[in-house]
Order: sequence, then structure tokens, then C-alpha cells
Amino acid sequence: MMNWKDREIFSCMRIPEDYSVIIRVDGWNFRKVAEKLSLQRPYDVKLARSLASAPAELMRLGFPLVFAFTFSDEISFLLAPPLPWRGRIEKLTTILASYTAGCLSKIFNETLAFDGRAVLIGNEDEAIEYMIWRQSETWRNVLNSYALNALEREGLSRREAIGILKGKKASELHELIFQKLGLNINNAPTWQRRGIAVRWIVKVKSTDFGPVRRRSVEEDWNPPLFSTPEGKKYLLESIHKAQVLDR
Ligand SMILES: Nc1nc2c(ncn2[C@@H]2O[C@H](COP(=O)(O)OP(=O)(O)OP(=O)(O)O)[C@@H](O)[C@H]2O)c(=O)[nH]1
Ligand SMILES: [Mg+2]
Repeated sequence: MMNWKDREIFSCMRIPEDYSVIIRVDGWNFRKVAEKLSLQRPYDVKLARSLASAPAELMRLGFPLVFAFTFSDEISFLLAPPLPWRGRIEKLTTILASYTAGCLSKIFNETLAFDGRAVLIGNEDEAIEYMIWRQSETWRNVLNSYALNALEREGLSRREAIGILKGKKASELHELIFQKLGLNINNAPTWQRRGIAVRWIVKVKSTDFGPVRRRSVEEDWNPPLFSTPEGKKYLLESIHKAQVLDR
């Protein structure tokens, strides 16, 4: 009989030992899911809360996450070496995608699925650059979502609205949203424009034995712009705080 273990040819794919990794999970078919669940448009706070709760829950359970960032229907999970399952990619992506799907399915009482992919991260600077990239997508997403919503409210079909918006510059979308919804997009809630960060924070507590540093999980709905000096400092501090071991 064939040794079927030999056919599990992807199980040996690993992240190199001294690399970090970002696992990005993305909701499957969430455009349809949003309709079926009558999610608020363009942004549903329950969906955002649920997405932020998945990494927060994992961190509290002791899963070695360094940092997470979420917007729309995706979450980026940052893990640093030593990686669980010695960096096996199948394990990392399937567990994080299915855990996220489990969390959201429970909350929405609907069977939901997430895909997952692994992004190799060589050092802290790359982790920061990646987060800046996803946050810039958050901004693109906020412009597109509100602009689409503005046109659909006027009775256009989604296809027609997408056609009109195709190729429009950010400044044009900004103007369109202001004209049609009376909203200065810069005043949309921060979590919609900049996403939600889930990170470790460290608090110093006084005990009978003197001050003790304890870390706890924070869902930050007002993160800074990661591309600014303040944002980079924030990311670096978050990454370093994850390494404070005493809890
Ligand atoms: N109403 C509503 N829809 C949302 C919200 N967040 C995400 N979505 C929907 O989820 C989609 C996410 O985009 P994609 O991941 O590219 O699309 P998808 O339908 O999930 O497709 P696949 O990921 O390729 O399976 C958006 O286009 C929206 O339709 C939200 O807060 N409210
Ligand atoms: Mg999706």
C-alpha cells in the first residue's frame, strides 16, 4: 500500500527559523455574506468588533501573537520566532483561518469561512512596512466603500456604481462623498479610516513584592497613522511589548 504520509507533500513547508511571519486571513465571499446578514453599509461595527475579538481572544489564550491589524473582512496576524509548529505553513494558515471563522460563525450564527496566506517578514522594519501597506488599503477601502454606498443610495446598481468609480482619483472620491453624503471623509470614525490594531500593552502593578510589569491585550480603535514617526514608534513599541514575558 502507498505510504500516504509521503503524499502530504506540503506539510514540510516551513517559515525559515529566524523569520517572522504574517498570516493574513480574509472572509470568503463576504460581499454576499454582508447581504445575507444585512450588515450595515458601508461599515458594520459588529463585524469590526468580531474581527478584532479573534486575535484578542487568541492572545488571551496564550497563542504567541505579537500584533494584529484588521479592517474590512481581513485580519493580519504577526508572529515572531520561535514560531508554533516550527513554522509549518499549513498549520499556521489553517488554524488561524479556521479560528477566525469559528469566532465569527459563533457571533453571527451563520457558517462563515476565511482563507489564509503567509507573508514572510525578515525584520521589524518589514513588519512596519507591511502594516503601513495594509493601512493604506484601509484608506482606499474607506473611500471606495463610502463612494459606492453614495451612488447605490441614488439607485444605481452596484455594477453601474463600480463603472462610474473606476479610475477615479482619491481626491475625486473625496469630493463625490462630500457632495452626495455631506460627509468629509476625514471625519469618518478612525477605525474605518485607519483600521483596528490588537496589541499587547504593559502596565506596572504594585504588589507586596514590589512593582511587577504585567501585559494585557488592547483593541485599539484609534491607532495612529503607521507611516508617521508616531505610528512607527507605536508599532515598534507594540512589537517589543509582546516580548515582555511576565503576565
Ligand atoms: N456591508 C458591509 N460589507 C462589508 C463590510 N466589510 C466588508 N464588507 C464586504 O466584504 C467585501 C470584502 O472584499 P473582498 O474580500 O474583496 O470580497 P469577498 O466578497 O469577501 O470575496 P473573496 O474574499 O474573494 O471571497 C467588501 O467588498 C464588502 O462587500 C462591512 O462593514 N459592511
Ligand atoms: Mg473577502
